[in-house]
Amino acid sequence: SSQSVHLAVDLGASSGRVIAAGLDEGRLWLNECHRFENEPVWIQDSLHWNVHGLWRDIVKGLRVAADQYDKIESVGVDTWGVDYVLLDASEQLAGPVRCYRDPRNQGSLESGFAIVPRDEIFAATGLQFMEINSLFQLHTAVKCNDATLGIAESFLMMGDFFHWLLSGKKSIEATMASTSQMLDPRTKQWREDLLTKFAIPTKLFSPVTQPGTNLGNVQPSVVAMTGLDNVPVIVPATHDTASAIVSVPTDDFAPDKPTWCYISSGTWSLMGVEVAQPKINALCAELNFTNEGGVQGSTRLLKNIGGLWVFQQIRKSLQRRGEDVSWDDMVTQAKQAKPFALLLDPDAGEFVAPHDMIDAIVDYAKRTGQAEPEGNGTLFRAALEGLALRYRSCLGMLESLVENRIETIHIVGGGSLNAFLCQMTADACGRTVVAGPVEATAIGNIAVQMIGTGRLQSIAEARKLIRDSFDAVTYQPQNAAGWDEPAVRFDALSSQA
Ligand code: ADP
Ligand code: LRH
Repeated sequence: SSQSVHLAVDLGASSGRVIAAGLDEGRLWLNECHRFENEPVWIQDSLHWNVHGLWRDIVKGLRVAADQYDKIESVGVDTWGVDYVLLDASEQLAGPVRCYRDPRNQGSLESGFAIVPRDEIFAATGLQFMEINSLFQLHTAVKCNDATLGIAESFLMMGDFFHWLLSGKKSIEATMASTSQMLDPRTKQWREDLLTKFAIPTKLFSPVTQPGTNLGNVQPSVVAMTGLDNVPVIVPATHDTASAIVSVPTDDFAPDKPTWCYISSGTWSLMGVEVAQPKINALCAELNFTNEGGVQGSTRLLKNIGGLWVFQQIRKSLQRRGEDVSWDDMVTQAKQAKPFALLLDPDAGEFVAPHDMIDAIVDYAKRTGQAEPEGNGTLFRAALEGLALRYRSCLGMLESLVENRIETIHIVGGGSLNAFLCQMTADACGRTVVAGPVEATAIGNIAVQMIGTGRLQSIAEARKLIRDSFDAVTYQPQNAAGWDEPAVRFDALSSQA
């Protein structure tokens, strides 16, 4: 077709897609060229990403797009956060690409704090503490004498890695780098002092680049494989969550007194607000909220919540047992199950990387003195109710951090399609929920490419375009009081501030 499009490569922790987007009479339209699974692979006792398979699927998607559209304005990649690749002196992968769920990261916070105290790391980086953060993954590599580090010459985060494969240019994009816990959120520079204390080689890191940067055209090897020619690689907000937040369909910019929050709902739920400046204070440290970098200088003050991961992995467990259920089936059975039969903390340690999620839930029920779940519906319902309960406590923390009442919760991403979860979120939180767009991440990726190529001028203009282009669904709270008693029990059970 003669339409002109931008291409978003969007890699979530559970699936990837290549999406073409164009403008038609003031509206943005999307066309999914290719969608594929993304699943980490167990290699003995460790968990790796199949980056070769991902690259093959990206190439396939780009080929489909090149066949379909005459004019491709630009391409950009966003991915999940915190993970990285190391390249050696011959520009080859220095070792396997580890998944943040790799069990070797267990215990890395404690051993890390023995080297640099928690308060000092927080003051330097403003990030919430999670074993998965790149800083702690690299600390683990040092601790294990991982030979990869000895031969590594450069560090790239996942989006940067695919941009390098596309363009031949190495860059480290700012929003992604802000998830590493190695960057100063005020200066946006690497904290070399911190790296040195952890014996992480500082020579691996090059200066960060801003979203919107043009890396030049796709390189000849990509032209040969895909047929894309003369197509610039424009770096979006490569962190998927940063891209997703660009797509929140609001016209309200009040970064000092936010009245809305977002939940970017996929494998993880990232719940937070957009603010003008990082909040690096004692309350933020106590509540373990993070200050990640957003586009155009904003800060994403948010908390990681263990998301739909448990729900996804229950489905995988059932598939392994020969039972195939769709998301719709799961939601319907959840709705029919008895409320609050099992209270499940999405952030409990046993859910991080179990070989079988249903077994892990049964163990969890035993450990927490609850009845063993009866029937699949109870499992499905518990995974969703646990999220709504976690959102409720997180909302209270957010309001205390921003010292304002949050009126509206925007849910974007795959979870916005789960009407039952959206309604429970409205009920548990006692707030209006606005759900959509579902492909927020890819849309935000495209919007920043459009800003980079001058088709859009600002995030405000992008959000207006997104409001005009995609319908959102509103849920009003119905039964807030019914959540009070389970919320008390849940807070007593749950592990995280
Ligand atoms: P990620 O980017 O982390 O891979 P996504 O944003 O793609 O995640 O969201 C995936 C999740 O969206 C799935 O785990 C599933 O729970 C939910 N989802 C996707 N489609 C539907 C649907 N039709 N109904 C209900 N939930 C859905
Ligand atoms: C969501 C996400 C999140 C990170 C996690 C590793 O996809 O990028 O923001 O913390 O993955």
